[in-house]
Parts: sequence; structure tokens; C-alpha cells
Amino acid sequence: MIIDQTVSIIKNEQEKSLKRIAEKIIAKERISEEDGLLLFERGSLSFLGSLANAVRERMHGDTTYFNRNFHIEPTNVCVFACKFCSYSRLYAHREEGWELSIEQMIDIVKKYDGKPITEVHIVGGVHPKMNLPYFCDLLREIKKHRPDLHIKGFTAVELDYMFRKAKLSTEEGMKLIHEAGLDSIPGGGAEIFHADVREQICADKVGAEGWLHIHETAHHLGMHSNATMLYGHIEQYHHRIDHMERLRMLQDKTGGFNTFIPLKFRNKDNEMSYIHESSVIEDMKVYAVARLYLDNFPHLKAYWPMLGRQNAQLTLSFGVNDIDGTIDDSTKIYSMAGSEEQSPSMTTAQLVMLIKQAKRKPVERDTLYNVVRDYSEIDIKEIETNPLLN
Ligand code: V47
Ligand code: SF4
Repeated sequence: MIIDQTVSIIKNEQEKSLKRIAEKIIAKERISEEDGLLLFERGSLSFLGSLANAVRERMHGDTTYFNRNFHIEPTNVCVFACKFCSYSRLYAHREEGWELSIEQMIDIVKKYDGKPITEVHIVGGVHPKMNLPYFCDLLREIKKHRPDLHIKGFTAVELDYMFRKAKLSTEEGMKLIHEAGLDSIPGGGAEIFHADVREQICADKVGAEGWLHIHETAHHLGMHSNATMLYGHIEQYHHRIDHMERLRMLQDKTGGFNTFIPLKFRNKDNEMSYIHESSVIEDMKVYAVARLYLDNFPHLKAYWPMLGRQNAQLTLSFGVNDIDGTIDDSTKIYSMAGSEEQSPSMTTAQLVMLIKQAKRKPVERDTLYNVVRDYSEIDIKEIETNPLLN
């Protein structure tokens, strides 16, 4: 009896706390780390979903962005040994991997000649021989061929290695690579910032401070960047909150982040394959809490090649307002880790359909979220048959 009463008091206290958090969010007040933790621990899916959706609609209405991009993965040879990575091969085993020459990468760019693509996304392994001058040459060649293409490339992990090898400070290296043509920085390499987790899953690559410093430096140069969080492995809720707190603090300082991208850990063929993947319910909670916690991040993105199309569609009710791009079938980082999308590629018509089915408004954007075209009033048949639209 006493136990029952105690449980009921605790439950009531928690319900009151959740109500207070909801009131803060509705009043546009910032929630604390403690609040964030309680949302993960006690927030039901429907509670989190309705709050996150309210925030999303307050910020963006029904607008759901996508972009038209393609990916280049220069190599999967990597000096690091992240335990969750299914994609990389050590230099000693490089015959099992790939190493693209500048000519081969320019040939990939040329495949998109005449197509209304606005962005190239370049991310790969950290190759000991592909150095800063090599990538600056690549960037200059891409810009020479297609000056209007926005180049979003190289995670903070790749940049940190390149700059250190070139014996340059982060500021010097970033200035050099920006001048060579790098426009913005993708969000990868963040994983989980907390040292207790980082030491166990990716001990040898740049740590939280280094990752944040690289992004801060880019922001000071006027570049924008994204941030990711690899979730659903050994991390606990407080590690996720700590991760988002550090990002929120930097964003308060610089305002340079565009979008936050939670990345679901996939468990095929890596040293962490013994860990079960998170449930769809947990996935949706991560998106919702991210939308509620990161009040200064303008956008929340679901990366569909990794989540799958149907789950990506579902995230549109849990705070997400961006589902990345058309991509193409060349990206291997997720297919090798077990994603359902073995050759991820969606046409514009398919992306528009996916967004319209969720009763949202599909809008093509460029990397910096300038509107390229509003597709809400354009008929799917017209998109399918007009090569400029599809
Ligand atoms: O940092 C590696 C992740 C990231 C696995 O900024 C895995 O628009 C899940 O940077 N399961 C690199 N994730 C990808 C990246 C990215 C992706 C999409 C959009 C943007 C953007 C950036 O891929 C790595 C790591 O967190 N990753 N292995 C895995 N087994
Ligand atoms: Fe290398 Fe990136 Fe894979 Fe880590 S996640 S091993 S840095 S390719």
C-alpha cells in the first residue's frame, strides 16, 4: 500500500514536471539539461511528438525541405578505427577499398552536367596520402568545371587530420581550404562527444573540443556547417543531452549551424554488431527531443538513406523539416552498415510524393536553405515528365 502511494506520488511529480516542461516550450522558454533528460526518460511518444510537431509548425509551418545533390566518397581507406564503422579499410588492406583520383572525381561531377543539381557532398575515410594540397586541387577543379555548385565537404575528422599533417593551425588550414572552394562543412564525425563514450567507440580520432573548434573556426570565416549525433549504441540519455548541450552552446556563440542530423547506429559488419539497433519508437523520440532541445538550430534533418523512406516520412510528424536530397546510388557509408537502402537514390518526383503523402509542403532548397522551388502546387505527372523538374 505504502509502495503504491509512493509510486503514485512519484508519478504525479513526474507528470507535473513534464507539464512544466511543456509550458516552457509553449512559452518559447529554453529547457534545461535536466528537462531534456526527463523528456528522454519519461516522455511518451505521443507527448514528445505533439510538442515537437508544434515547435516545427511554429518555425516552418508545413514547409519540408529537400535538395538536389550528389555524393562523392573519395576513398574508404582510413587511418582511424571507429568501432561502429562498416565502411573503412585500413591502409594496410587498401586493396579491399577504393581511392579515387582527381580525374575520376571530376568525371563524377561531369555526369551531372546540365542537371539542376545545387550541391556536391564530399565525405570519405581519412587517407594518409590524400592530403590538404590534394583536396585543394580537387576543390579548384570542381569550381573550374562548375562554379555555381555548392561544395559541402569533409567532416571535422578529415579536416583535423589534413591540417595537422600540413602543420597548419585550424585557422590557417580552414582559410586555405575555404579559398580553394570549400563552401560549407557537413556534420559527420561528431558521434557522441562525451569522453566516456568516445573512448570506447572512436578513441583515436579528434575529440569533442577539436570537433567544435573546427566548426567554430569555419563559422568565424562565414561558412555554415551541420552537426550530427550517432545514437542508439552504448550511449545513455545523459550522453545525448550533453552532446546537444555542447552544440547549443556553440550555436549561441556563432549561429553558424544550419541543421542537426541524428544518425541511427546501424549494426551490420562492424565491431559493434552485437548491439541491437534502436526501435522506430526510440528513433522518433530522438528526433522529437532534438527539436525541443536545440531551440537555436533552424533545421532538423532526417537522412533518409539511413533511416529508410517510410521512417523518414514518419519523422515529419516528430519535428523534422528536412529530408536531405535526391542523392544518387554512389554513397556506401550506410549500405555497408546495413541500411535497407542499398543504392540510395530518389527522384525529385519521389521525394515530392513522400512529402505530400505526409500532408506537408515540399520545397526544394539550396545548401543554405534559400528556396529554389516550391513544389506544392506542381502536379506529380508534370514533375515526372519535365527533365528540369525531375
Ligand atoms: O560521422 C558511420 C556515421 C557519419 C555508421 O551534413 C554511421 O548533411 C550509422 O557526415 N551507422 C558520416 N552511422 C556521414 C555524414 C553526413 C551524413 C548525412 C548528412 C550529412 C550532412 C553528413 O556517418 C559518421 C558517422 O557518424 N556512420 N558508420 C553506422 N554504422
Ligand atoms: Fe574512418 Fe570515418 Fe569510418 Fe571513423 S567513421 S573509421 S573516421 S571512415
